[in-house]
Formats: sequence, structure tokens, C-alpha cells
Amino acid sequence: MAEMELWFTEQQTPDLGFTCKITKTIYTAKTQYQELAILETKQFGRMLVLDGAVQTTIADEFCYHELISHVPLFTHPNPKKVAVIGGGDGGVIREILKHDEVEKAYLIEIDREVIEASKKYLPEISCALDDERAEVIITDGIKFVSENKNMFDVIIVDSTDPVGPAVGLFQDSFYKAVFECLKEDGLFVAQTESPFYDQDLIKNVFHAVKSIFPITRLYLGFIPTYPSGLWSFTLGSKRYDPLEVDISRIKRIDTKYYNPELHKALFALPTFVQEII
Ligand code: AG3
Repeated sequence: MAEMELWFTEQQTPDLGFTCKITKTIYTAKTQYQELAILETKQFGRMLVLDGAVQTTIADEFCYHELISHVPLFTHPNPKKVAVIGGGDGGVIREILKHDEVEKAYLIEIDREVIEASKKYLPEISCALDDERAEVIITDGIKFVSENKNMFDVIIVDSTDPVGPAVGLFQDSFYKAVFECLKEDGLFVAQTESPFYDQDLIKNVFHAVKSIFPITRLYLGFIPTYPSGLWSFTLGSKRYDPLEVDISRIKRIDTKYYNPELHKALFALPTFVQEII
């Protein structure tokens, strides 16, 4: 008898699904905040799923984690204190710690169980969480940024989609608190979903950030397992412009997606994306 096939589908839109064959359900849990699953997929290796949405996979996590980390960290000339809001899998922390000048990287995650499951089942991604320069703080990111002022050089918002626990991370009041939480020359980046499916969100976030930060830029990357593959990131900065970076001074670090030649090219937007903002 043929072996039974198991498939996981993320319903990316009401009318579209993204389906992968799975060989094993490694772990599932209903946490205080969301439903969590770690799946073994054939195509992408292990996959972290939260509330039915693919967060990261072993095969393509580098695309997202490098893009959301190295663009801001190579835009700031001397990032020493960095905070990640969300990002419980630890992938962004791993990338941040590739920068020698970073003294401390804080992971501000609301859901302890995401960190624990990632430490146990996704060691390739979570490996840097035990580094001595990393510090994990389990708390609500919104509360954290509003209670700390003038503290970070760079803040990276690695949230889930704007539903459930992450809704508040896409609101104007949060970006204002991020502004206050940054030092006088600080900058931040947030993941802001797909330019194919989330145009209203991208537009709203861009204009909210623009009304608070002197410099606001949108950049794009390709992440195979996310809706449409094309993904956006919004950067708000008090002083440094990613488009003014002297790319000849970017240090070589070990990356598979990011490189100095891409740094500015990522900000060149297709016409339909220019029209969103
Ligand atoms: N955070 C962004 C995931 C968004 C994916 N959306 C979806 N599949 N519908 C990723 C966390 C990785 N550290």
C-alpha cells in the first residue's frame, strides 16, 4: 500500500493556499498567545508555524533574517545596543551578533514558548540566544518600548502578521514609542508584509513612520515561503540614511543573501510598489 501523504497548508489569502508535504509533526502547543507548530517539511526542512502562518524554515530563513538585520546594522555607523521586538526563534539575534561592534542584543519576546520550542527544535536558528552578548526579556514589546527611553541604537521589529498578539506592533502609537526608545541617532526596521497582498498596511505604516521619523524608506526582499514571496521592510531613522551609506566601508560578514552591492539596490522599488507609498 502506498504510504499516506501529509500536507500542511497556510491559507495565505481567503482564495489562496501554500501547501507543503510534511514528513512529521515535530511539536504542537497552544500557548497563552497563539498556536505553535514545528513541522518537518520535505521541501524546506523544519518549519515554525504560528496561528497557521509560516514564520521561518531552515531552507529560507537566511533571506528574511539577513534582510531585516544587516540593512539597519550597516546603516548605523556604530550599533552597540540593539533590541529585537518579537523574533522568538532567535534568527535576528544570530545575525545581529555577526556584527563585532554590537555589545548587547536584547530579545523582547512576549511568548516564552516560541523561544523554548525554537531552542529545542530549531538550533540552527536559535543558536545565538545563549551567547553572552544576548539577553532575553519575556515581556510585551509595546510595554517595553514605552517604558524605556533613549536606550537603543537600532530596534528591529520581527513580528508576526498584524493579527492576534502582533496587532499593536503596527500602530502609530507603537512607532512613536519606538522613536522615544531609540537614541538621538537611532533607527528601526519593521517587517511589513507583502506588497502584493498588504498594500493598505504598507501604505499606512509608511505614512505613520514618515510622520514621526525624519528619514523613512521601504525595501524589498524575496522570501520563498511567505505570501507572494516578495516581502517588505520599513525603516525609520533619526539621522542615518541607508541610501547614503558608503558601501565600500561595509565589513565582510558571513551571509548568503545580503551583500554590500545589494544594500542600496534593495531600496529600488518596482513601479507598482512605488505607487503604494
Ligand atoms: N516574522 C514574519 C512572518 C510573517 C509571515 N507571514 C505569513 N506567513 N503569513 C517571521 C519571524 C522570523 N523570525
